[in-house]
Amino acid sequence: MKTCRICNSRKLRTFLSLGDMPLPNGFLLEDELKKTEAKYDLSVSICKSCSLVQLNTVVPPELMFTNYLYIPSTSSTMLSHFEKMADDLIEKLRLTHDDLVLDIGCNDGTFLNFFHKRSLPALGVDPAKNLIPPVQKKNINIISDFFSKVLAETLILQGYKPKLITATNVLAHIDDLHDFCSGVHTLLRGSGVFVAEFPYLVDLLEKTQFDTIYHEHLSYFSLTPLVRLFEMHDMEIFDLSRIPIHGGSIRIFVGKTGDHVVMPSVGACLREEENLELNVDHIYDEFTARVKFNAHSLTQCLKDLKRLGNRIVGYGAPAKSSVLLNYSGISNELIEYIVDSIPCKQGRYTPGTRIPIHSEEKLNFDNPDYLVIFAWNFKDEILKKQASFCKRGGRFIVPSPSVMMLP
Ligand code: JHZ
Repeated sequence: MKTCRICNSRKLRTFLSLGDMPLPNGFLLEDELKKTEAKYDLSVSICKSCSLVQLNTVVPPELMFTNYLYIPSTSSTMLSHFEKMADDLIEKLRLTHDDLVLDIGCNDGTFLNFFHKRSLPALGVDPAKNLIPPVQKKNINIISDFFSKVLAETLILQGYKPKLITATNVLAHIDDLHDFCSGVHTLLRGSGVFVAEFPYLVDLLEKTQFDTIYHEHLSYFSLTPLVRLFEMHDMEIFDLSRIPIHGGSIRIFVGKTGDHVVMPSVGACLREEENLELNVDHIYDEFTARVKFNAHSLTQCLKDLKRLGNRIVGYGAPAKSSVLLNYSGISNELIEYIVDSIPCKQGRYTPGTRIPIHSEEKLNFDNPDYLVIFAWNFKDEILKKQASFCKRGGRFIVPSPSVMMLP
């Protein structure tokens, strides 16, 4: 990327380079272990003109999203988050049984299913071929494709006119944001609303969540550049809320310009970002220093524990863990194996570091000394689920926002 994907400026300043890394969800099958994995640059810049933070290198999306191993539906936190979100949106936007809900990046249809179960028409769009059957099994229609302006026009010709378009954890994955926004504008019916949720840059910086920086996430959004983006497409952000999911996210409500009353939450958030001086260099340089310190602390902590004869296992193999493990140089020598609740990750190995992944049930008959919670955004759910591990004397290591041991 030589220019900013929102404002096209060339004034980009790289502030963090995590090196060349394998794709974060590129979990390997046993027979792929002999293969050399492709690695791609993982470094980030800030646009000095509009403050968008973006990756310097864009990996072709087909390599990451046509066979997608991540599904959120094995987490009870995610299930209740999506159910509440669906109920909140139905109430806030006064959706009726005639109002079509379109979910872009619908994954296995978990979120849409909450609308479907409440008798609202639902349609999903997702490029992952492996996720078609689970969506269809829920009796929800799915278009197996990347969302684009061209797809929006095709959907209109097919008679689709959604009242609500949603995209949870999708916007950060989009390279051509202008084409995407233009597609949303084309497709929105009347006073229809686009609702997007994504990890918030302010949380990322304040909590040093550097492991959420990976090839799938092309942009790291604050509100300021997004306001500009939607303005360029005759749309405006008219409301927002900060939410705790995924370590701190933001939910924005977008409509065609002038169609909705703009709530004070928008101005308040913009003012807060201005006060935080999100375009000033030292914020990013200090973040980079903390990243180096945290990665080093984790490796040192695991090495020390290992030297004392402890057995260490990982909990959760999120995409984040791939970044943390590769950047910190943590491999099978320190972490024996990782347990993960997503069936299609089990039996595979972590990209680059090749740590085997098993089901969580393995912990019913194995008793390591330490569990490193790589899925730190689900810490509370995991601590609750593994209360018996603590009772047996086990301890947890939480790597974010800084290395911490529990209890
Ligand atoms: P989780 C995903 O990132 C992918 P990841 C995506 N790119 C995105 O934008 C972000 O979310 C926001 C496991 N687990 O959600 C399941 C257990 O094993 O943090 C998952 O593999 N037991 C779309 O991949 C992983 O942890 C449990 O009890 O970084 C969590 O992955 C729980 C709760 C989870 O996302």
